[in-house]
Amino acid sequence: VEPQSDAMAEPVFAPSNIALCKYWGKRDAELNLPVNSSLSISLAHLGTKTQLSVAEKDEVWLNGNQLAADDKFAVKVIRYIDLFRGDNSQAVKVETENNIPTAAGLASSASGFAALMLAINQFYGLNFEPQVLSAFARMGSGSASRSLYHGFVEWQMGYRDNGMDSFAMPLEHSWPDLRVGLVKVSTAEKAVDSRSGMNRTVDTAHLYQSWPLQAAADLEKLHQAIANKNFTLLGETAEQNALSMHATMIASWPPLLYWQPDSVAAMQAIWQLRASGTEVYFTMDAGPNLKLLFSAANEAAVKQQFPAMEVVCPFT
Ligand code: 2P0
Repeated sequence: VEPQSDAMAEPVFAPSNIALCKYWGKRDAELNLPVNSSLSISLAHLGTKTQLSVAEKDEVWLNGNQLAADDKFAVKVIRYIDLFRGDNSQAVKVETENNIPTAAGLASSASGFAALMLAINQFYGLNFEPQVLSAFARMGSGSASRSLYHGFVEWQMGYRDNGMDSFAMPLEHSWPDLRVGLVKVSTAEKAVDSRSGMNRTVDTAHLYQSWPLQAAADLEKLHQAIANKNFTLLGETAEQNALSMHATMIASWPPLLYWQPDSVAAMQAIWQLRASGTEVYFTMDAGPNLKLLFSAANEAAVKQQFPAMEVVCPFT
């Protein structure tokens, strides 16, 4: 396909997201087809802005800097664009900017591939349906399927081999009082990326056999919690789901422990806060940082314990 004449229009934006029921494990590594469905909350204005334009030769710019042609990220981006334009089409300049505070230690692949898919859709005038956009974003990075939407989002695992029924959909519920706190423990690049971590867990951890059951049960509870605005059920389910995922990681060989001593200290501080009456829960991904869940009414109390925490309002 060729670029549209008005293709340089506006940069597109996709939010980052945090899973409350995690995606961990693939049944197809080429297509990023998950073993289980997952459910996330998008981080409003935190995410990735991307724009494509016509160029002499392919260029990838990240946060204002041009990347070397053989840079790992640049290669992945261009390969992804090749899926849609074929090999002999017009060269493009890709400009992408993350406003996710690096201090929060959040991954940007979810919002990155969602924004790239939206930019491609606009630039080449593809007019894909939302479900197709989500399924293609998933092929860039699994969690990107969920970053096409704001608010609560569910990625249905799907059952077909071609993956076209494995896409995310927004849930129609809003929860204006809900807050997500980003607590940084370390921003050092992780030793084992999610892709290899998942594969290692699936291949070596017998404990992983229980994960699809845990995820299915948690997904049910989250639906109930969201429909009834039951914060306790939401928080308890998200925290247990994250710890269950980490249990399968730890039970892999070689072991995968994404936690730092400060991660454990933060968990204990959260349990202490809960014991003293402040309702706050945490979730964690493939890294040492914590994401906290609490209500607006408890923001001050949580901030007192975690003064450097960045607070996101997903629904305002
Ligand atoms: C999630 N994570 O649901 C889970 C929880 C990390 C832990 O999705 O291999 O970058 O590109 O499909 O999406 C991070 O994995 O992995 C992730 P790929 P992705 O948010």
